[in-house]
Amino acid sequence: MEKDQIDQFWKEGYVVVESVVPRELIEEANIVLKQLIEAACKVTSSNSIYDLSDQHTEHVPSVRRIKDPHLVHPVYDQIMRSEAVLDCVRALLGPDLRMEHSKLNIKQAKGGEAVEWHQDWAFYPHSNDDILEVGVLLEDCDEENGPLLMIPESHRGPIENHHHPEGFFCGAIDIENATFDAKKAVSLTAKAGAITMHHVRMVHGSRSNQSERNRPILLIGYSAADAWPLRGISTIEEFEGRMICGKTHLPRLEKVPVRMPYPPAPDQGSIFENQRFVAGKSFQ
Ligand SMILES: O=C(O)CCC(=O)C(=O)O
Repeated sequence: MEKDQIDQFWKEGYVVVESVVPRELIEEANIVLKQLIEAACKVTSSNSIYDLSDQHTEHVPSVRRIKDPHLVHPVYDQIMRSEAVLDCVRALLGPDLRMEHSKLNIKQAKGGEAVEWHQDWAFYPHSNDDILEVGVLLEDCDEENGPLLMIPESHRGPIENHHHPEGFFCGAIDIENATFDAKKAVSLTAKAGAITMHHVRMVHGSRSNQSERNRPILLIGYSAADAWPLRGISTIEEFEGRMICGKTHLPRLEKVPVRMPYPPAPDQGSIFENQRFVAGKSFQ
């Protein structure tokens, strides 16, 4: 990564880096994704691999997300651990990295759903905020197929309210009560093989996809190894098993704004399920 890209990330909260993941890996990732979507016709409701949309039928599979793709097929694990991607992440977070999660959002052609404005930090606050999300573009992404939208510099602003007026977490910001200006949104468009990177406190979202093309993005959360989740860990073995490179650390505590994502949404699940309950939708 160039110095001006590093500077842009810390100033604006996001950056796009072109031509990071080699074409052969992207092609393989797309072949596997096609097979996974075809196989979804045997599945009738969301499970540990598939997040299905309400329109899903056995004849017309409608998959919103592949959950934990790095566990579903080695090609996604390979991308997650590739030196090309890790070099970019290390340039921003340092040498010691843990994987926070992976997911593959498809935003399918002709109706892939919008994602309401939110900050990832609201879902998983940590002891410090040296955490970012990489989006690997598996297909070209332009204004037509629902690119990620970022509110520049919002990572240095407040943590917005992601709770419903009735008090439960809904993982989305009611635009009527937001402190940012949605008109300032910037679209992250680029060719397949590029990566987007955004800070864990960035306000972001995306429109629905009305185009003829899917918009698959492999999203991988990486954290500095000294950022420990405030929601706790399941076991120390699982936690340390998510180390990607470098060495583990004790938690580093920073003065960061936190509101815990509790009580959970009535339909607690993926972001799509959580966000059903937002009081004011931004993207219709
Ligand atoms: O897929 C998208 O457009 C946005 C995804 C996102 O922000 C998320 O899953 O947290």
